[in-house]
This record gives sequence, C-alpha cells and structure tokens, in this order.
Amino acid sequence: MNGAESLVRTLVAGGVDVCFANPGTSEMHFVAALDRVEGMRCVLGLFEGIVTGAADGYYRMKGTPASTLLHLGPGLANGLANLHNAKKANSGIVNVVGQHATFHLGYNAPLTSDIEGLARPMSGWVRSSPDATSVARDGAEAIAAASGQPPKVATLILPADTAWNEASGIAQVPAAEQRAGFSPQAVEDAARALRSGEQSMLLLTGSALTEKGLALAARISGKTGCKVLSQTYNPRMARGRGRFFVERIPYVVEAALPVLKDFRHIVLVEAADPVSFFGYPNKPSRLRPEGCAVHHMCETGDNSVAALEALADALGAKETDARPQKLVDLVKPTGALTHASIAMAIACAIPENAIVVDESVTTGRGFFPPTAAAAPHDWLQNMGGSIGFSTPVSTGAAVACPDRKVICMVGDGSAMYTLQSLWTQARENLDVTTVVFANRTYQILRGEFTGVEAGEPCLLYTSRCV
Ligand SMILES: Cc1ncc(C[n+]2csc(CCOP(=O)(O)OP(=O)(O)O)c2C)c(N)n1
Ligand SMILES: [Mg+2]
Repeated sequence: MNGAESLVRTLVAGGVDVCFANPGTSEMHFVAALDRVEGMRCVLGLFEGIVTGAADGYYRMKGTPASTLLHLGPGLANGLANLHNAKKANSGIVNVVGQHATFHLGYNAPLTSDIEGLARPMSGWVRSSPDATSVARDGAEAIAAASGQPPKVATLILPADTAWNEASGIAQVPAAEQRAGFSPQAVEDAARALRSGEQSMLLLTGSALTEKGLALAARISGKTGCKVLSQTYNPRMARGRGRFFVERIPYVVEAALPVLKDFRHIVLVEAADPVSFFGYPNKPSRLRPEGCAVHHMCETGDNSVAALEALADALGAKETDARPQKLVDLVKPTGALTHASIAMAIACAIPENAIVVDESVTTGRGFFPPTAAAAPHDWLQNMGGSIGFSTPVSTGAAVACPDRKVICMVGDGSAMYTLQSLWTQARENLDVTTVVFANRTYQILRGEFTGVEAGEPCLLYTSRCV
C-alpha cells in the first residue's frame, strides 16, 4: 500500500467518505487511490472556491467533515475565500493540499510556494506530511481536528512522494476534542440577569438555533419576557411553521441601534457581542448601548442546548410558557416582482424540509418574516462575508442531504464568483434550485458608498449591464 492509499483508507475508515476535488499532477497518486478504494465519493469542482465552499455546506448539513483535494499553493489560494467563510462558520474540513515531491522542492519550479504560510490564516490545524509512513497518522489527526468541538479547517499538505512511496497501513483516528458541556456558573449568572426585571435579550447562534434550542428559548422568553434575537448571520437556523421565529440583528447600523438601544442585559449563547459589519465614520462599531451588561453564557463549541435547558429549569420556564407567535399569512403573489412579492413567492414555494442557502444580499432583506410561515426548513448564511459562497455551499449541502430540496438564493453579482458550481450540480445530478436576483448591479454598494461618506456612488457600481 502506498502513502496515498493509506490516507484514503484512513479517511474512509474515519468516516470521511466524500472528497471535493480539483487535482493536478502532484495529486495523481491520491486520485488513483480515490479510484481504487471502495467507499469514497469523489466530486469534481471546476474552481477551488467550489471545492472548499462545498466542503463547508457538507459539514453544516451532515455534522461530519468531508475532505478536499487541492493543487499546491495556487489551488489552495483559489479556495481560500470560501475556506475563510467555512472557518467563520465553524465548519470542520479535512483540507488536503498537494505539494511537490520533497526532493523537488529545492528547485523552485513554477508551482513552488509557501503552502503552510498560505494555509495558516484560514485553517485551525496545519501539517505537512514528511514521508509516506506518516501520511495515514497525519490524516487521522486531521480528521480528529476537523471533527472536534469546536471543529477546525484541518489542512494536510501532501508532498507527491509521500503519496507514491510505500506506507505501513492505515491509522486509527484519535479521540476528537468533545463539546465542553457548559458552565453552570454562567447559566446561574444568565438566570440572575433574566430575573432582574430589567430589559434583557438572549442572543443566539450555533446549536442554539436548532429546533430544540429555539423551543427552549421560546419557553424562557415566555416566562421572563426577555427578547430573543439571532446574530445577523448564522451558519444554520431551523425555521418555518412550528419553530420559534427569531429575528436577526439588522445588518444596517442605523437599523440595528434602535433594536438594541433599551437592553440592560444581553445573554450570549454561542453568539458574539454584536458589532457592525464595517467601521463607518461617525458610527459605533459596538452595537449594544452603553451600560448594557454582557453575559457570556455559552462559547462556540459549548453544548448550548443543554445550557438553555439548565437555564429554563433555573427559571422554572415550562413548555406551556412558550407564547404563540403571529406569523404572516402566506398568499401566492400576483403582479409585479417587488422585493415583497419575491419574498412571498419564496415563502409559498419552500417545500417541507428544504435547505435554503441565502446570499440574496439586498433583495433578501425582507425575506425573514414571510419565510417564518413557510414549511419547516433550514436556513444557511454566509459567515465570513466573502461573496461567492452560496452556490458552492448549496452543492455540498445537496451532496450531504440527497433527500432534501436545496434552494440557493443569490444576487447576480455574488453568483458570478462561483458559477461553475452549476456544472458540478448538473454532473452529480443534485437537487438544487438556484434563484438569481438579477438586478444587474452591486446594489448593496450604493448604500455602502453613502454609508462610508464617499460622496455620490461612482460609475463602477451604478452602471447597468445590457
Ligand atoms: C470576495 C468579496 N469581494 C467583494 C465583496 C464586496 N461586495 C459585497 S456585496 C457585493 C456585490 C453584491 O452584489 P449582488 O450579489 O448582485 O447583490 P445586490 O447588492 O445587487 O443585492 C460586493 C462586490 C465581498 N463581500 N467579497
Ligand atoms: Mg445585484
């Protein structure tokens, strides 16, 4: 067995059985091993941003990592923007990057570069395998890093000769770092804040936005009167009829400040202390009001459902305390396409158990209230702000969940970054419906132009294509 085969067999034995790939010469032995070893599905992407974004979408829906296969430094560099988005979403990925054979590295051939240096900022774990007998063990450790809590983008760099030289077999995956549980003192502190009678808010993200976490938040809100909101962007949120509907903190600073201005306590459940997306002249970066106390109940990787359960118990909040919510009546729209009628049309069309990937940018600012009344679904958002995320993430989500309909909602500008996803979706026969909002402009940048006080929007962002 060569090194490549020892790695692929280790991946399959470790539960990593999908590889999103765009390989080249230095990865050919790995490709041959992918072909040879039973149980590994190889999915080709025609640009590395598709590969890394698909691995992000796969993790978000499956909860276990896929692997990638990228071609040296430039292949990795092409995939970095969506690795950045994946890292911000806390998605685990076994990110395999080919490298020149160790004996060839000193010759500075055209594709030579500092792969570790490129990988580090967008990874939580980086290793170059030194030789073929180490590859399986390094792969097993990468799986553990990608599967732990919090999960990591684990970048494993594979010199070509480590793939073709003789290996010594497969390796067992070491125990992954597990969810740390939660801090009972932090729950007690949160309970004190919510009992104080002062205006309080639970701010949720991560696993707090599962159906279970939301139901607990509904009980707590019903019992104490606290407001429940989610971050502006969330990796995955359970939504639709029968689920507790939470609004997001608005993206626009002028809209976010009035929403937050009266709170005296914010209890963070995996969420970050809210900040604006950008810094603007004469606008605050922190969005909470002065004097508002922040209670860090759960960090990323904590078991926030268990913490919310403990909080509900501490407050005596029962299932019957959850209050019914008034949802928008869904009526199939007719007439002109407006933002409101598009929102309603989408809310009417979302089928049961769909996965909605949202990169709708300005068209989608009003999508949340009507879609809260849609059939139950999951809603995925861009966590790193680098556009071109939704079509690859939809691809990976569809590979992870072949029985679920995926709806990709994307602005026309964002769609143009990673349009090659459609080729993979067609080739793999994936059930993805892509809706492109063709306003023929980078509409958001008009508002941002004014927001940063740069004067009148310039031609670059306002000219329409014909
Ligand atoms: C990688 C990257 N490049 C550029 C940007 C800046 N940016 C943010 S939104 C946007 C355009 C979005 O256009 P579109 O998808 O058509 O949505 P619209 O604003 O028209 O609603 C750009 C260029 C970004 N966020 N990420
Ligand atoms: Mg647009």
